[in-house]
Amino acid sequence: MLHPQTNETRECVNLNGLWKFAADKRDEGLAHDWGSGLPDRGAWMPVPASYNDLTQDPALRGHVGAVWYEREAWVPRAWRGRRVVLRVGAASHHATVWWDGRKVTEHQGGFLPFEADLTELCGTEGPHRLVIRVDNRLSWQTLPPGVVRHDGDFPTSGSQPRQEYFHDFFNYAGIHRAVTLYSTPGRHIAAIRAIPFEENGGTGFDCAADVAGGGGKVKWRLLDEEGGVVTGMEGAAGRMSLSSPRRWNPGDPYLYTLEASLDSGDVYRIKTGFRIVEVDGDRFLINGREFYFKGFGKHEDSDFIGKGHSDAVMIKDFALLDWCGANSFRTSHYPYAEEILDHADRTGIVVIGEAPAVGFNFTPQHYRPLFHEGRVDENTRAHHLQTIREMIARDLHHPSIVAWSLANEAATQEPASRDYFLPVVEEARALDASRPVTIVMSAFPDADHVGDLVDFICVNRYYGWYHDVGRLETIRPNLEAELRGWHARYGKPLLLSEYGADALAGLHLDPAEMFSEEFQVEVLRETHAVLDRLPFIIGEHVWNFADFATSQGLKRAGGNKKGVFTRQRQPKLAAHELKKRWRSA
Ligand code: GCB
Repeated sequence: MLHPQTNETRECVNLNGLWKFAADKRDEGLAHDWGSGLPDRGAWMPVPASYNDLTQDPALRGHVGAVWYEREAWVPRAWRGRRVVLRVGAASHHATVWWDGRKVTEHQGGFLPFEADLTELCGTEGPHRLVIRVDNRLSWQTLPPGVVRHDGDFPTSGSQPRQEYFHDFFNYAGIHRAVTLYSTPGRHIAAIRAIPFEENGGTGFDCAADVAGGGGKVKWRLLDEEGGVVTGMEGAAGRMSLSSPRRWNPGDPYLYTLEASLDSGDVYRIKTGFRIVEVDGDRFLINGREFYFKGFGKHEDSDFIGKGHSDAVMIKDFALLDWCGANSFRTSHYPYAEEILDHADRTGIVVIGEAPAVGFNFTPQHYRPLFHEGRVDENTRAHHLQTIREMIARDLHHPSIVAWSLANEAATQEPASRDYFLPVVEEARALDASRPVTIVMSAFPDADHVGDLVDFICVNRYYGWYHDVGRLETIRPNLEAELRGWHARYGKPLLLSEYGADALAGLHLDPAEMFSEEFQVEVLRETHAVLDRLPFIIGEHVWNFADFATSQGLKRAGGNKKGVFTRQRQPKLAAHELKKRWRSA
């Protein structure tokens, strides 16, 4: 799905801002036809943002169910006779959209965009009434999964529904990314794929466009950063040669503009880069050069707006990545806003793109095993596959993305995980043969059932924290033995995709003890001593970039504090430690 763009044939109207808002506390909105208009309760909510932290109402913060947004929209007179589309960047997790009281689309999945074609419904310029219902309930058929429960520990504690989920970040909800109305010509470019190739000395891009609304000849031009045309071709799909391409490299990005135009008038441009990614023996290569991942697992998470996208937060985060010398991050645990990927492309930061398959482990005892009929089963997988299709279609052209992570910490110690993941891995490979795939492991190497399916192994491990609690001296022997175990079993390169410790900013304890800034630094040091010794390690991603919100729990004091930056993006000692290590390398 193409990102909305304004150019000589397309135009956008930005629908961000304040919308009328109602929490559907009695789940009555559908029955009372709120799709035709919300009851007038005078509440307002900004878009994009999570709604949870924006009021003083505890019931809204913990609301389980639907909320409704409404605003007016005008269709410019100049758009008459053109195709008109509504696009929502992301709404968590299930969205239903009404335009002038008519239901126009619905979408499952909180981290990817969806559209509604409104062309037939724009007879007048307006005002049109746009209503979006967003339901945050998670089930075994959603990613991430969850269970809505009505019971509590005691018979009297169960009156309100409670969303149980198995992942470690707060279930923020709302319209999290931009809402845009845009126009295109009737005959238009619906999708573009561009994958760099390098074969028998030839280089260029494999390009393909989907044309909708009737046939039409597609013309392609590739422009360099100065706007000069460097190559081109004709046809809906084909191989566009480009000799001696200027390469997109980590830390040294170069972006071409790929322009597709239809003889009927539509034009669409993407920024893309030429770079080749390979896993070769124990090495991860970008443009034939060994790449070592230095960086973080992150979250889309900040004060007030929760998971809402903010360009300001994004710019600050990239400034901090640069400050400490990080070269990469994983979009743990879901596809991030396209603006973030565009900025990674621009700044030369390397990204592992992750599907929202998280919370596939650590389910309560009464739910075990996880890969089981009625829990994570073929229905979940159908949605997982659909999500991977949407994610790869959206993100294929980003040179910053060098690999796909198809799940985080799945229970791959269960034999049934293999049958579950085989088609998921095959689907990702079929859609994009140009990038390695991985699954992020939490099982131990002897017990795992999927490592042979992927190109490189990612492991999350917390020795000294969750294992051998507080015992820094156990990190070196245990981590080294385990990492060697993975390598012995699969012979594949390995990224330590999570390690770290919670640190309460300002808590200093010497000798270092848990939750102090000193202890967090010691965990990093002990871990790095192991990583520096093992030749098959391709990188280190600390958990986490910044402190982030989680659901309440005995292990979480105001959220997860494993950030090396606070949630307000101030460095803890650990950030200085990483800066020393990564900037000197
Ligand atoms: C993990 C998960 C991550 C958690 C982290 C933790 O292994 O992948 O989502 O936040 O551990 O801090 O427990």
